[in-house]
Amino acid sequence: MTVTITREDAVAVVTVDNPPVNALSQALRQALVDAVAELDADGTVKAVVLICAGRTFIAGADVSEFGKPPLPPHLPDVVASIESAKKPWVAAIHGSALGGGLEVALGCAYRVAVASASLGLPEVKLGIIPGAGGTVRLPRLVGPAAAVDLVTGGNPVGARKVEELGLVDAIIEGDLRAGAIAFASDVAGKPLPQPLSSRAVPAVEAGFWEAAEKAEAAKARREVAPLRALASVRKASEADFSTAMAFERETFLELRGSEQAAALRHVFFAERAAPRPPELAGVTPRDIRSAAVIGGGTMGAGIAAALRDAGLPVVLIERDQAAVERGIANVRAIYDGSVKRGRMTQALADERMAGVAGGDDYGLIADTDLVIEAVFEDLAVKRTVFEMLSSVCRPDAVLATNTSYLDPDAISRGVSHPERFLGLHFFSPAHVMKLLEIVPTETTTPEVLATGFALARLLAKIPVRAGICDGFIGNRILKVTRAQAERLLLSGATPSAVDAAMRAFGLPMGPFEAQDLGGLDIAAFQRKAARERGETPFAPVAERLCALGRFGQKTGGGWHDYQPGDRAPRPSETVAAIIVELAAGRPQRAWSEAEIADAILLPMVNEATRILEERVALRAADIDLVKIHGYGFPRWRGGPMHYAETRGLAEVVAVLDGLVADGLAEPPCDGLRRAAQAGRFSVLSD
Ligand code: 3H9
Repeated sequence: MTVTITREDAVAVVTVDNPPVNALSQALRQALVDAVAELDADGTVKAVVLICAGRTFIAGADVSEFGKPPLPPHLPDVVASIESAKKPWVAAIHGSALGGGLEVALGCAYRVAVASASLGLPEVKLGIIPGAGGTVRLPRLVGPAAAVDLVTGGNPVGARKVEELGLVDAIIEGDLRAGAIAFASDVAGKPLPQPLSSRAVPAVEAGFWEAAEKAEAAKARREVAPLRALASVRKASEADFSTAMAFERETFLELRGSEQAAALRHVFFAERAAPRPPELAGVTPRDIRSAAVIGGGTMGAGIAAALRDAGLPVVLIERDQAAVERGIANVRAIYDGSVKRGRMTQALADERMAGVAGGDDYGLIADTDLVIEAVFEDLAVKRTVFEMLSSVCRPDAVLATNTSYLDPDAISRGVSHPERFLGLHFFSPAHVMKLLEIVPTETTTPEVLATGFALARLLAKIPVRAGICDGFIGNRILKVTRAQAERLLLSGATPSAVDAAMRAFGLPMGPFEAQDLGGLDIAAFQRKAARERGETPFAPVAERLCALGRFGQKTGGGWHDYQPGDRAPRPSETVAAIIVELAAGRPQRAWSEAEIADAILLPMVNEATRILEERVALRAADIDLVKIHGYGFPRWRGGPMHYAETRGLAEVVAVLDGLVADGLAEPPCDGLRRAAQAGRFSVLSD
């Protein structure tokens, strides 16, 4: 870490250089306090520019220090010392001024930024609230309403937008350093502006806080930080500065040590580690500048949109002209939807569509860098596609299958240059869902695997490497979720109770509502394929529902009943009668919400541990990312593996043993018992 001070006439330039993101480590905090003292004492200095080297302005406190006791100087004191400096400090912002970085900028007398910069207080995303005056100074500068949005939402906002709020004093066109020095020379002779700490918070309308609290409580569900952040902004507008600062700090320190914050930090680091797996360090991916998708159904169209959104030109191949037109229409429908929801301008949607070419002639993709197959889940159909691709594509073109439950090794048999083949498992809708399971075959080379990871980065997706097995990581665990949910029904729980318990745990939907939404037919189809392979999938109730044509919302009923035009699930007498019939002779018991959640989640953890043992997943954190980004597992729980570790693996085993004794779960696997002894999953992947 370095902080250097240079002088341009009467302006001192303080440059922070603390790669990668100029996080506020203890050494940097100390250096900033020292810089204030030095420059205050220097009579030749009339103004100060605070600027950062590298990719960004200060991106916040150093999150890796959060597990440890805070060391002085504490950030609130650093900000206070900048705010009380005798010369005006001008924060010169590029990249991101986030969290503690924005708080430092709020301590400065002025803020200038390049137009591409973004500013924000993302602390709630880490399960905490700002801890150095963010909730107290921001409402004094931009008013309580804008402060509430910034603090409770946690999303960074572009410089132009925050300039309108008054958070940025000027946008610098051209060179930031030169522009900021010019700005600083300009203000050097003027009286110092009133520090934010001594300004008043603008008044709000009657009922403002109550309405904000209600809205936030509805949104946050069981996440703690957003409501606590709101309370802190409210305190700032109702109490004096120092009382509000003490309130903010106390809340910050309390939340910093909370389970939710630990879980969100775990996800933060897991997400950042995911694109760069250590086993691919030093491997150079192939260049991907053009892409093609084979198959224009829902999945293919979504993948095409994801590729277009990343700036790649896309060719969509279908088997005949009519299918090409349907495929293109599917992509257009995605962009029309974005325009309708105000997420995209018509001009941008047109530009995205202009980059999609369609055709039924494979010759169109003779020179394409990457081809993703997304046709019907049938081995013979897929093999025919890859036969065509083998003959027309460049030998170094990367060929990928988006299969979700066929064996990529089997699909790849016969592909020419099989080292360039891999599975890329997108989740529907593919242009929205962040997860990408990357599945190497026996023949995939590290270079091609690395290309899968590079593609994920380009598409802004979270990549997770998955080995080949039925369902890869995510769907294999999902099968256990569903089997457990059915076991519960046969032992006394109702579909509504199971759904309610899982929502109470933090999932957006229960397992039965989710199946009703997606359709029961897909899983039925997969079970049929499994039976053909000689397996015996457990889904007695689902089989009966499918036999009755109860495929979910689209048929007016599945696990629940639905009224036309209404997505609200209602208990179904038909389903209840089937359950009674199938449960005959089995022991029945009462289930609490917590017991239901355990009976579903802990067997999922057991299966996930097997997945780790078999090296289908390389790290427990990867499994957490799969469930969070592909299946709605609550982020603030940290994912199933983090949840299990927090709960205590010995307890997890004990609860599972109890379920096994009642015939309600598979026994804990050896890996889980070993991990329980060590208290962590990493013993299985070390
Ligand atoms: C806070 O400030 C609390 C205060 O209110 C209270 C204080 C009292 N700390 O994302 P990238 C690492 S809370 C430590 O790939 P990009 C990251 O792990 C904080 N490390 O880069 C990675 O390491 P590695 C509020 C951090 O260019 C490397 O930097 N701030 C931190 O795509 C590159 O990261 C935030 O929540 C950190 N704060 O995006 C900001 N941030 O190379 C979080 C990053 O070893 N950060 N690292 O794998 C971001 O949003 C992005 O990193 C940013 C750059 C947009 C800045």
